[in-house]
Amino acid sequence: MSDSRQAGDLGRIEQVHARRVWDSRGRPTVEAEVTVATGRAPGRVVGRAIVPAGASKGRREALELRDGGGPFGGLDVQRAVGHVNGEIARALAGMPAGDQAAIDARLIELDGTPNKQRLGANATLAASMAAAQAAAAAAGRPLYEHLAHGIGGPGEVPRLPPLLPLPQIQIFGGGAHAGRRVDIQDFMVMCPGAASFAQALEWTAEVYRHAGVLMRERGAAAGVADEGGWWPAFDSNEQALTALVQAIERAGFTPGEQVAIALDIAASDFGEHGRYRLGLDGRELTSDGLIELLLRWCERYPIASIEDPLAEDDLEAFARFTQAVGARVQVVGDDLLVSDAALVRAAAGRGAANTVLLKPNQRGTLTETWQCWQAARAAGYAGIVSARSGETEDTTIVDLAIGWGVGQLKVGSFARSERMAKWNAALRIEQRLGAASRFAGASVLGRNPPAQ
Ligand code: 2PG
Ligand code: MG
Repeated sequence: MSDSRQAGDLGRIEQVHARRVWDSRGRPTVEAEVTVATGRAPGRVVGRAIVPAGASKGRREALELRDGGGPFGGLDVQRAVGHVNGEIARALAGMPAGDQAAIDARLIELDGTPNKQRLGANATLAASMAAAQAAAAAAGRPLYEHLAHGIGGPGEVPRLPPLLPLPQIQIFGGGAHAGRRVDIQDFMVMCPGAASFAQALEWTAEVYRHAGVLMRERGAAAGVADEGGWWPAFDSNEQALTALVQAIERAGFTPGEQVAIALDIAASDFGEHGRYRLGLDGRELTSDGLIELLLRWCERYPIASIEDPLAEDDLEAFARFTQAVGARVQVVGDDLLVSDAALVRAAAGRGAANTVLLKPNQRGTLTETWQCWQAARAAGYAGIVSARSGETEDTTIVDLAIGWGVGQLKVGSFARSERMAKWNAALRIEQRLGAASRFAGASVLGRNPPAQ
């Protein structure tokens, strides 16, 4: 079956409609619905998607359009909603629902700026994801299955077998997600020893529970940060690492083997121009000072993955850090790479990072996110599909992770339903696949040089 026949077979976009809804921080965000006329029973299907919002954003991310002014702290999205209901709805009407590449190309062309400055990436991504949801509904398939050819269709990309991701799950929040109570943003666990996605969740549930008990024993209130991780009541950044190892042990697991640590340093949030200020530790470090500190942590603690160890403007130091630990620790670029194919190629050329974080709203369309993943694979990088700190019940990214076989998924902690909706969605897919399900396990972790 040719691309065009398959795309045409799914029907045509009849209507695109957006509304303002609310995210997990109680802030406005954009929801879009795409209606497709299928030309056969039941006649019409609707796909829906909601966009998330970050707090610790990379400077080169696509623009999230906010209204400014008085209401909701200037964060309203009526202009972005208006763009979907006006220009975008008109531009997409009549397009073949199955041709995601053409739909996204139209959105990019319509916006006409390098960073979605005109329409807003929140407007374009809502339409892009809702169109994919509608196409999957028209095909009568789950989204991960519909996306199994990536974006481009049969003939361009061989069908990818679905892959259940190794999850990165936050235990303690920090940084911009916890009022800067500690400097490091995410203290997470991964379960390289788990045999299935379901088992990785079971193990994490025990670690999360024990971490909560530990915090109460230390006299800390059992509150949570933005992504559901325990509120970080620690006297130093390193104390959070000690507590995490303790929680893993109390839960009955071998640190490093069964359950390992993953960190998002989010260094752009506390450093630039090669100076880093660790407020909690009362220290200011140079790039090399920070590298030294992180290398020491890698020796002392069972750390398997580190994201944004250096700031987004510190590429050379990022490369030095990757050279030093990249063979045994996954080094992830988030703010550094902002899900951008060209930035991945440039970083790979310098040997900075060995893994890319993929956040569709950093670019504003599914096609550009897919292109970034393709560039990453070509460079020998691993990938992690990631949610944002401001999330909703939308689970589209789970299907991207599984359908595109990315191998890893990071959606925050093991609490709060905007997080659990995603873990639970993946669980359902694992069960539905049954014997056909494959779990990524530890083999997908980024390594530099890449494992052959
Ligand atoms: C990150 C994300 C998710 P934010 O830095 O990786 O944890 O945070 O959405 O605030 O950018
Ligand atoms: Mg990050």
